[in-house]
Formats: sequence, structure tokens, C-alpha cells
Amino acid sequence: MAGIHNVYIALGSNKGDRLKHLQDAVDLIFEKLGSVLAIAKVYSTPALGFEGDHFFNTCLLLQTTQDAQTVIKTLLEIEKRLGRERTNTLGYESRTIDLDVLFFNDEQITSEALLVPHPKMHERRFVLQPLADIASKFHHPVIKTSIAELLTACPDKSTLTPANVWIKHPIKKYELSKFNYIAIEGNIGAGKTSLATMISEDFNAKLILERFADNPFLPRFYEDQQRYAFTLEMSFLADRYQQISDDLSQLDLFRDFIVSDYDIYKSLIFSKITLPEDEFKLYRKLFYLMYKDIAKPELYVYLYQNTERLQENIKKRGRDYEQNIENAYLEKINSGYLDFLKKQTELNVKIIDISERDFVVHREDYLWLLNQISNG
Ligand code: PH2
Ligand code: MG
Ligand code: MG
Repeated sequence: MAGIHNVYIALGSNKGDRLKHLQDAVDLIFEKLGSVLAIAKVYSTPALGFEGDHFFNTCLLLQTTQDAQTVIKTLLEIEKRLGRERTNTLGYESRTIDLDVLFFNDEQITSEALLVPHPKMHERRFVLQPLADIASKFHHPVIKTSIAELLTACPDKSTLTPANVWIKHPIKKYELSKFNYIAIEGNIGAGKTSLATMISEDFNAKLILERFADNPFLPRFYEDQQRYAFTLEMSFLADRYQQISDDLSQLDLFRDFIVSDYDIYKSLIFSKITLPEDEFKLYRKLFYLMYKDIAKPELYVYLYQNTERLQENIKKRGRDYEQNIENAYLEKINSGYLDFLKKQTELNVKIIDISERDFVVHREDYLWLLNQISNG
């Protein structure tokens, strides 16, 4: 099944630097598979079912677009990379890292490589206790009771102690929250909205999206530019001004920063292209009256995408009124942005060339982009 999957994974290590192995595994799961939505406490647990040193055990919730077979294959590769050696002897043995899929959505999977839900999980306190930290209300899709209830009923009475060591969320490596307000800019179809949305979800940032969809003048403008350009630019300006002054006036206590898929200056960049000179001068006067008293982003990201890929993206998202945009128009907008950015001295600008990348499809491109932004 395509789409987004919620996967609970149990992690264990009882050999070498146990915390480091857990941390490296979480980092690699994040890098290769997707967002990590929750990480449980780390517990120190006696080896169950064999003689060996104490384990560190924990659990996490992964959100991924990969299918179950790919997830298990990747987890086995991560185990190998972190020094897991499997001998052919029967029974358990000490290991640097063990990564087990507990649940994959609420599916039942019985393939050679994978049994889900994990067939022994409900008998193991070292699984249920950390799992209860992050999923106490989740219902076991076969046994049909909650994790909290499974924990209460668990026959395994081993003593678990919180290890009081902490796994760092891998997203912390990307220090985006050092900026209180990040604006994502770029041409039509560059991917501004996708990127701003992804960042807001991964970083707990407040998302401000341009409300172009409700602009009745936009489709009319594409039909008859001369007739509707001024009206369109004015309505965009009014809307952007209102949204930015409302939404930026206070930072939500529960959000770490703000990310938007536009910066208000785009009003001036577009109108310079769409308006005749005399109208532009009038517009510019009004623009600066408004511009002077609204908050500016602390980081201005410009996503550069080439015209061919912009056209592909425009086709893909399929808004009717955008389907006949000419290359020349997109090229003018790009030059308009670059002229503005070149002269810009007040804003902290980061121009990122994404023409060889696809951050929506390839996670490594997305992480590369985050790295570029956090070094901005
Ligand atoms: N894993 C096992 C067998 N026994 N005991 C503890 N405490 N923690 C584990 O992760 C563990 C175990 C098989 O994978
Ligand atoms: Mg196991
Ligand atoms: Mg295993």
C-alpha cells in the first residue's frame, strides 16, 4: 500500500557502548527511512532468555513512505553497519544492536523475512515498558488490547530501570530554530509550499502559507494580464500584509519558530514584471508604506529551480489556470528575484540550487537541503 506508514520499532543493545549504538541506530533510521515522531525512555534490562550483560532497550515511532519489506531490509543493513554479527548457533546471543519491527500500521504480515506484529512482544517487559511510554493507547491489531493493558498483564516480571540517559532527536542536528522566522521563496512551482510544510512538521514550526487559492483575480489574470494585473497585485499585497501582521505578531508558545512559503517582497518582484511602469510606480509607493512596518524573516531562502523542472512541477500539481504559463514569464520572474536578491543588504539570504535534486521524493535531498538551510 502506498502512502505514509506508522511503524513502531524496538531497539536493544547489550554489547559495547550501548547508548551510542542506540543513538547511531536512531540517526540512521531517521536518515534512511523517515521522520521519527517519538522516542521512548532508555531502560536498563536484564537479558531475557539467555545469559548476557544487561541491555539498553527503547522504542520509537517512525513515519515512513517505504513499504514493510524495504523497512526490514534497511533495518538489517543498519544492524550490520553497527557491527551486528549473526552466528549460526541456535538461541540468543549478545549483540551491538537489535532492531525489531513491532507494528506496521495495524497490519499483519507473515513473510519469511518479517512477522508483524512481533510474535513475542506481548511477553516481553523490555518491549512493552518503553512502548507504553509512547503508545500506551495503541491497540495490538491481533490481541486487540492496548499496550497499557498488555503491560499490566505481562507474565515477564523482570526489573527494568530507567537508564537516565537520553537519545537525542536526530533533527536537532539541523539548527533551524536559531532563526525565529524563515521565509521560503522561489519561482512558481519551485516547491516552496512543500518545503515549508515539511519543515513545519519536522521541527514543530508554525506554518504560514500564502492564501493564493482564494484569490479570485488570479485565474482572471492568467486569462487577461493587462486587464487584471493591478487588481491582482493589490489584492495579493493586501492579503499578504494582513496575514503577516496578524500571524507574525506573536510567536505561539508551543511552536519553536515560524516558517512561511513566501516573503512579502514578492509583491514588488512580481508587479515589476506584470505592471506598466506608471502603475508600478504607484504600486511601489504603497508597497513601501506597508513594508516598513512588518516583520522581516531572519532567514530568506531562495530555491532556484530551472525552467524545465518548474514546468514539470506546474503540470504535476495541475492547477488549471497555471497550465499555459510561458517559459519566458518564468524566466522573467527568476531574473526579478535574482536582481532583488543581488541588491539586498538587509536580509539574510540563502540561495539554494535545487535543479539537480528532488527533495519531495528523495529523503537524502531533503536532508541535504536542511543542512544547507541550517548553515544559512
Ligand atoms: N532481546 C532478545 C532476547 N532477550 N533481553 C533484553 N533484556 N533485551 C532485549 O532486547 C532482548 C532480550 C531477542 O532479540
Ligand atoms: Mg529482538
Ligand atoms: Mg531482531
